[in-house]
Amino acid sequence: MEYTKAWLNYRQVEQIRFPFDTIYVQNDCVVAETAAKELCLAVKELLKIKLQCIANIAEMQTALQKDNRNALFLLHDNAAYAQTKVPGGYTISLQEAGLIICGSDANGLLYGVFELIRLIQTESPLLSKVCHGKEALVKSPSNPLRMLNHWDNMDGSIERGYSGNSFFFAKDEMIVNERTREYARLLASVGINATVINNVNVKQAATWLITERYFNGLKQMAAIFAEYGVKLFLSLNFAAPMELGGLNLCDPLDDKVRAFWKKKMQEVYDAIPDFGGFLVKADSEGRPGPFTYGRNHADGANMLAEAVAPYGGLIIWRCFVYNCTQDWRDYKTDRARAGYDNFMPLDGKFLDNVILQIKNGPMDFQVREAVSPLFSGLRQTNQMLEVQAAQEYTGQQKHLCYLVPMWKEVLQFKTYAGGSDGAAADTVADIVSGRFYGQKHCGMAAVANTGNDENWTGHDMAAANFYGFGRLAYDTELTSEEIASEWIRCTYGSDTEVHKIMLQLLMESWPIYESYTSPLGIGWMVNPNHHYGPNVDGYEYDRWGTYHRSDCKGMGVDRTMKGTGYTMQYNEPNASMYESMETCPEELLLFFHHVPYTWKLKTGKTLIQHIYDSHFEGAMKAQQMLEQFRALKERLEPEVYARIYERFKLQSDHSKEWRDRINTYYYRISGIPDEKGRTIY
Ligand code: GCV
Repeated sequence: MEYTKAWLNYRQVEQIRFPFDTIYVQNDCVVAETAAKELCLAVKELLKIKLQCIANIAEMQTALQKDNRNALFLLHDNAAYAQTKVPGGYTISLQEAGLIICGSDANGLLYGVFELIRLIQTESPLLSKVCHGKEALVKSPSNPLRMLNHWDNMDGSIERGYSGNSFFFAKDEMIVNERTREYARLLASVGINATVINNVNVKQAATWLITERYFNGLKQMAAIFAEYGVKLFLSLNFAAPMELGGLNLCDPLDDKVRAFWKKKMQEVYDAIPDFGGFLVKADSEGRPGPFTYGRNHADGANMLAEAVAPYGGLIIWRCFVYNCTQDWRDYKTDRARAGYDNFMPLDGKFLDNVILQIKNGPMDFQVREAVSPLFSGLRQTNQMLEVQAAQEYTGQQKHLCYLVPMWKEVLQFKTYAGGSDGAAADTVADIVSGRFYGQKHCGMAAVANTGNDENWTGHDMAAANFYGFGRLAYDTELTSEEIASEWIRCTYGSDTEVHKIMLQLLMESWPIYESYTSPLGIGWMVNPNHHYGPNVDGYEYDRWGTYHRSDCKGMGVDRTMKGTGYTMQYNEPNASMYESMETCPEELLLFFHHVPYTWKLKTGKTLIQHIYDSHFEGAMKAQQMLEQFRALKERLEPEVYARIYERFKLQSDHSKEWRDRINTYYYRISGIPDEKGRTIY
């Protein structure tokens, strides 16, 4: 299948003065070789300059002593030129000998090269400053682990995949080909350094990934990823001792089970020595786990962690553990509480090579949720933030929803873990980067939004979420606009009109999607199972713990002390802020409170009027997005224009379905008419 180069689509750039003709590379490892290859390729395609590449270390040493401004040096682990020691960091500076890109390690060098390429692609004014020695660029990644989680199944399907089938698996076999390399390039170009290729729901053939049957394929794939500094991880089946090992239990404290895992890990690491480790979903949505044996999650995670420790492996253990067989009549059990209730008592009990992976919200990747209180609570446990680039609840890559602004809000959320006076730097970003508690194993993961569609992400513009996740995980200080703007320039070139319109579309897309689907933090009004499209009561009388509790007087879930008590899982002053309807941020009002339809919001509007207005305005804006996009007809390649246009058209039509279903439901249940007399059915 054909595929695009996404943001590595190098178009010729006219206006750049690039004074270098030779590169010297410290090619003592495969990643440094990749860095040189990538730079030569980019410069050839972007600037039509053929660089002479000298890969001889002795010659490089000599050249470094000369005054030769036309040379470019690619170095790593060299204290003389690196101004950062953080793994994955780089320094780009002009010296007598020429321009030096020096990585604190080989990955850092590769990221420095991709930074230089990006400066050329975006025709950044910074490029000339750096090339002429007016400025040095020094960058260190904010997060040690910057990871993708693919939910790809061995039959080629992708759970919550909206971009075609898997490019890792088909018919229970692995796929390793040129696209594997192209994928690794995309990852490295935005600083992603780890990937889990299979679904966290590990079933059937996927259980066998840790056996001889797949070692060859995994080895080949790991080798390609290694060229780009990306570590291969797998999801594993906690019940493998039973399904593969013939045991009749998978109790983490059982000696036979522990022996099974030790032997298994030895086999895996013998076959793939630089294998990263495992991601585990246990006791969650029907997956096996330690609860069956009366054990806890620390018992489960530590058993695996011990088995991978001799090889430097990591166990990434998911906190998405809740009761999915709840009775909807039960107003006390609250899915939002579950992560904290299950994992807080275990704080400090996990081994050092275990990381708890926590979804951004306590429910499940809704359009807007409160930030998981686990980030505020856990103090002695490695933590990682999990976001979802796959747009399961945010339009499934049919609707445009640029998610970087949401992720930034999560990262900037102040946990008050360092005290209620707010003096400490204790945002989620501070915690998952390891800055706050000094943790080494931590970072960010995104559920990937890719597939084997030609454009990788179904909606061409959903690639901004893929790109954006990597850039943000590498540098959490970048703004959403900066990231969007880079992505547009790299993907579509320098046309200022394209840039202006696409930037506006991206930046407005999350609030617009929210307004016609799920304002004020209510969430969950989707069709069961596939989660696309409106269905107000789709989950209301079901077992999943996902309710809106609407009645004839009001709507929203009471999570205050009088309700489920969830607000108390936060540190002060957050707990009190959420507890009161007056101080609760309005965008989360219905997440925390059951609110009367007649309640006055800060705008002076009643809740019910806000619901009507939000859905009418949202649908109108979705229509306007389509019209705005039309202006780009002559400016984009016809097939690109046609693909994106078709999505905006669908979004515009479908937003009306959302508007009418939800407004009708609330008009009928409340009996309160729209003040503006618009059509509600
Ligand atoms: C991979 C949600 C999704 C599931 C997903 C699960 C998870 O419930 O709907 O498809 O399973 O989250 O994150 O494990």
